[in-house]
Amino acid sequence: MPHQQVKFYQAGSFVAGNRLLDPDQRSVQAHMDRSNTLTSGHRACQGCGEALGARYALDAAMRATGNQVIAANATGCLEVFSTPYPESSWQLPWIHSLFGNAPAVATGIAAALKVKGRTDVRVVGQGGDGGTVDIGFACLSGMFERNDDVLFICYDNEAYMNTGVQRSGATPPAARTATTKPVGKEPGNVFGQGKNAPLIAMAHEIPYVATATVAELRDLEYKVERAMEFRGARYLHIFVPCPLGWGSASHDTIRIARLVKETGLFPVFEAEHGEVVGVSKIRRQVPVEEYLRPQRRFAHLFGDPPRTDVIARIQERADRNIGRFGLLAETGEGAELPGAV
Ligand SMILES: Cc1ncc(C[n+]2csc(CCOP(=O)(O)OP(=O)(O)O)c2C)c(N)n1
Ligand code: SF4
Ligand SMILES: [Mg+2]
Repeated sequence: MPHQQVKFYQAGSFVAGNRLLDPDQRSVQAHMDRSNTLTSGHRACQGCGEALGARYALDAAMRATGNQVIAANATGCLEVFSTPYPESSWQLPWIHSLFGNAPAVATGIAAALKVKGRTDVRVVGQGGDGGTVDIGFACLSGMFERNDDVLFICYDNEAYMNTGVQRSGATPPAARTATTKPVGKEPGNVFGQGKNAPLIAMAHEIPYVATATVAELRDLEYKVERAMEFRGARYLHIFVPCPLGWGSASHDTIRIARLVKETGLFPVFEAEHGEVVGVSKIRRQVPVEEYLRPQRRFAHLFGDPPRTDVIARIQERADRNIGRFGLLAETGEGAELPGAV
């Protein structure tokens, strides 16, 4: 679906832009008939990026498919806060898998639908970064290499939040978690470990891979809708701040998600069949310090004396992404969102 670019967002929201767009180009959430797949009453913390991302992603998937979606959900915060048995906030067919097998359960559902000839019903698998990047990774890679007809969504809050903020393979260097204490010469999570799930997904050359953040919700909706245009395996990796685990203010969730992109630390892009086809440009690169400071998980970098050496290493990572993905806007005119018309 063509993606209307809105250039004049003042506070980072697209609310004003929505009003000025044709009705059929407004965001899914702007529609009265949105499906509210993750409805009110769930128990996520205030400012939870995962709850926001899941609501937008699933509502967009529902709109793209005429409300024909089945979701398989790994164990993790998203499952626990939404579905304390016998209650549930989900308003779609939804199944709770194990922590490590959501991609396999999603594959099974897709296979059953194929046998039944139900090409109209689409499957979404979803989980946190631990469920996706760590324990579920073998199932996910299998789902990719078989090109199973599933969109898998990873909500990346960069640690195992549900069980008390333990490090995952998506935890960034220097971050303090319950298992990476801010002590010693290399405080927090060490450099040189972890994995880049979107790039690994791309290496499988599956039809569609994209990244998004909860700061650019129209872009997130667009990527879900675009993913639904493909058959076969698709992967969407969404950056979702976690106020509890990161020690950030709940009202800063969107700001932090915007800063991670504007620093270059989290490249926002989309790829088809293993090739990058679009990147969300940065108008002005923000120093990583601005992103790190509002989060207590990085507080040990700003003590007395501050760890400027560690901050410089994080800056190097951001700069590398800027060069690698060509993230800086050349004209300075504005960010180019993937698929913009
Ligand atoms: C085999 C197995 N090991 C450990 C657990 C405990 N467990 C449940 S959720 C979770 C962490 C989830 O982390 P993540 O996938 O990142 O989701 P988040 O809670 O951060 O959204 C763990 C360790 C489990 N349910 N099953
Ligand atoms: S701990 Fe983090 S991911 Fe879990 S509900 Fe709270 S804010 Fe969301
Ligand atoms: Mg997590």
